[in-house]
Amino acid sequence: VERKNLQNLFENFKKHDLRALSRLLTLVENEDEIAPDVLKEIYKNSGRAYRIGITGPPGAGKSTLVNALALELKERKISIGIIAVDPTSPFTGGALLGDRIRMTKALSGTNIFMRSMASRGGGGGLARTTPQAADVMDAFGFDVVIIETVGVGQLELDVANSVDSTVVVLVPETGGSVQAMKAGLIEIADVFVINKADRDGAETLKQELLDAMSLRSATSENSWTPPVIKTIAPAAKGISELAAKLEMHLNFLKANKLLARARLGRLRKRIIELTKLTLERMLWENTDHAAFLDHLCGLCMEGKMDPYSAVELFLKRIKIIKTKDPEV
Ligand SMILES: Nc1nc2c(ncn2[C@@H]2O[C@H](COP(=O)(O)OP(=O)(O)OP(=O)(O)O)[C@@H](O)[C@H]2O)c(=O)[nH]1
Ligand SMILES: [Mg+2]
Repeated sequence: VERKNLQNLFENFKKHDLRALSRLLTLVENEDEIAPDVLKEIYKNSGRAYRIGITGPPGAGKSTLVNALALELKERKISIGIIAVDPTSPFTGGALLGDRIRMTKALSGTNIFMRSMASRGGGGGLARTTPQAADVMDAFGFDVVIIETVGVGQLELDVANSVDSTVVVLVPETGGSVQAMKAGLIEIADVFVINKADRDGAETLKQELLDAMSLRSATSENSWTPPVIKTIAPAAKGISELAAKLEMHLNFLKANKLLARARLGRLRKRIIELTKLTLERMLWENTDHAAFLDHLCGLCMEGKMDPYSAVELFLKRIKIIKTKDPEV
């Protein structure tokens, strides 16, 4: 896509053309040169969607659950965009491809929009551009944007940091709650789902989680205690309860002004992150800067300068933005 075609793409995007949505998502996901133009354009229309993260161990039934939840919300006339983040690891690649096909099949014939993204590097969590992709879906006008990721290690913290509500999906098996605590899932969950409740041990796991939670709420000022819901995703059992609890959580966030506060925090992080990235790019890509950096390094090597003074000189030297400041 060239810049001159972008305007056309935006026109179609505004007319709710799914192909235009797909194209813009691709530009953003690939971190195309014109991705910042896309994100600038769509930003003003974003910030309306309710963002839900669904995370949990591999094979817990997240996709099946997202599927069922999407259909449930659709019944309630709520439009949904889904982002499924797939680990690119060769070990799970095959299973995930099957997963994707299963999901697409289940959703075909509905107007629920689903998009897969590869999580580049790492075994799970978010792709670097997932929050931006969510912005694009948000601006497109979906009421709800769901992000599904495999929760492994620390990576699911990414999810919690970029959505309004986090659903942690566990399955009944021995030590499930202990694992959840170890992985820090107790900290990030707003709603717990025990999926595969058709299997033994669901009630035990539920009790363990409730016990763990009672400890948490005793020390936390946060007055929301994550509910624990048992589901059987393929049979859509427990799904309407899940939808109801999510609605309750959203209302809780709104009533306590937590929604705005969390979004402000995310915005601040995003701006700092982008500033860092921009600076880094300038350092590596601008040959004048690179030459000056080499010069400073030389001085430091010769003992004529220290790295701290070099930073000061360097910051003085680089003209970060050359245009006049806009009024803000
Ligand atoms: N018995 C039972 N099986 C289920 C349930 N939910 C999902 N499954 C099955 O579990 C398998 C994995 O389901 P997925 O929805 O792909 O799980 P996932 O968490 O998305 O998997 P990854 O994305 O690969 O981590 C599938 O074969 C599902 O049919 C359930 O409630 N009960
Ligand atoms: Mg899945």
